[in-house]
Amino acid sequence: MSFNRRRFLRDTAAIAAGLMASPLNATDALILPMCRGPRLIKTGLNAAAGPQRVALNPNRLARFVDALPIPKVATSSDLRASPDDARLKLPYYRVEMREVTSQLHRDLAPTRQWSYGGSVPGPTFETRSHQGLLIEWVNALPAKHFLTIDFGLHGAEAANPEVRTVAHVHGAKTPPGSDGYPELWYAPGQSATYHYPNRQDAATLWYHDHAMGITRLNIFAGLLGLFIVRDEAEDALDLPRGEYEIPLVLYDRTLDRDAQLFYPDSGDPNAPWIPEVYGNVSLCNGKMFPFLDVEPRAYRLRVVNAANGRFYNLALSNHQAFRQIGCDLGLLPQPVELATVTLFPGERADLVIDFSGHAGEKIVLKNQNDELLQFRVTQSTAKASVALPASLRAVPQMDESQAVKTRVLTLGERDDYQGNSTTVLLDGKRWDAPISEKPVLDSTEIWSFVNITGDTHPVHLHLVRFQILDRRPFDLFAWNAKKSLEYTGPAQKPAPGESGWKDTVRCDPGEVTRIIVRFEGYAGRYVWHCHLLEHEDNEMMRPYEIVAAGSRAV
Ligand SMILES: [Cu+2]
Repeated sequence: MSFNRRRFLRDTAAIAAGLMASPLNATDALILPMCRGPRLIKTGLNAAAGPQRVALNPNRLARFVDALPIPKVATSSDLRASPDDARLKLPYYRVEMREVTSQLHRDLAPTRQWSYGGSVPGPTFETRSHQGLLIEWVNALPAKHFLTIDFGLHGAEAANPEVRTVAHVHGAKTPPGSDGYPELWYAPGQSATYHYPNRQDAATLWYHDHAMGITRLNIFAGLLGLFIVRDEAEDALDLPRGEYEIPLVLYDRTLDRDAQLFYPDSGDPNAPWIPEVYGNVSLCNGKMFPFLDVEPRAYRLRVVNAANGRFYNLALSNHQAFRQIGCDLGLLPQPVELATVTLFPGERADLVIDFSGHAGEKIVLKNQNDELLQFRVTQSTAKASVALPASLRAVPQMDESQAVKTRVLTLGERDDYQGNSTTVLLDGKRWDAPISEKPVLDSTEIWSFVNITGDTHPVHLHLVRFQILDRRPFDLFAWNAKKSLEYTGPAQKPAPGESGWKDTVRCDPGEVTRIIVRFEGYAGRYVWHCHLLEHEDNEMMRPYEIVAAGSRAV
């Protein structure tokens, strides 16, 4: 898999008060990635007002001293009437968003975070296909945000309450009123009860905040958790389950020397937004460098990339291959053996790792050179590894001839005179431009994303599942000169690990990425957006509306 140079530089380069340092350099200096141009990224709650905070150097921390936390399972407190049918009673859950402090590492002071239900990640919803549930998302957060808001961003104007939240279950097929539309935020002291009918296949979903203009801050603060849908088709397969099925939520953060969350800003108090944010350490289920005791047998890992901007390129220290069995929205047609697994923000991978034959060994899950999680394989003589089924679940390939419409949509950005990104746009439009994508309910369309930026964008559509058709390089000069798509190479099929149902697709620069989507489930208003959260918050999000059958698509 190739990544463009700029992306690579952004992920690996660092700037520290004029001092260039590798993210793994043993220094306490501020270590943050560079965006284009000479702009110095400052950090802090208010960089302009106070002394510059210094980042904690995670390389000074002892590794593998904390056990990997497994988020607790959410419990229902009541049964309440279904919005679809009052005679039907659904499990009701109440989840409070509230401030907590918790240790991210044994040797660190507790870190202030914002949680769902008291932990980061929040409680895991264990749900079953076609069994609906109700969740009351209660905003019990403080009135003031502890991260720097950019009041110049759309939806984050100073006239609005500072703290606003609205929960979205990523990957859920949810009625529009329960999807967490970004403008339907509410302030502390308020709540919203959402209905999740779960009329979808087994998959690893995740929930997170989606409030207009501050999503990146709310998720960075900790508002995220898992939502797992199970079904009979998956149960019928002999996959590792129970204690052998491990959820793994990955994200990166930077802390200051007081172990408090450290979100960088531009240094301009009037425009603190920066185009992308990378932390200098990754967390696994909310801990730095944890370990997990495993038996010498097969385990299933449900991996979620919940980072603001970082992509993960996962591998095992002993060069053992993963067997990927699922992607965003469920099982793949068959297991795929992979030495590395790449996940962009928002994407998920279901991986099987077979520790049999490795009793007594320590195997580290890595992201490129960075250590994430140590597996300690016990000596126990548990039963032999699970033989994975040769076929997992049929994924009928959608045919282009089914599509009634093809939309060509650019992924673009506006830069300042120094080449710094100031705004990122879908199809050249801002959030509040009139809705221009109105597919008809139960129709199929092809969406063709033309990436005219120098950056990779993971594009996510709410409500629907889709398949990736292909990616193809094109001539950017021809596009800029006459808006004509002139391809410069052959179309590439999606990688085997992407060959299932997806809801987020990696769109590389200089390429046209095509997806095929059936707009099914509900008519109404949803969003599609880049899942780099800094982009999403600065105009790289658009509403779309599914119109009733019989209407004309726009
Ligand atoms: Cu983007």
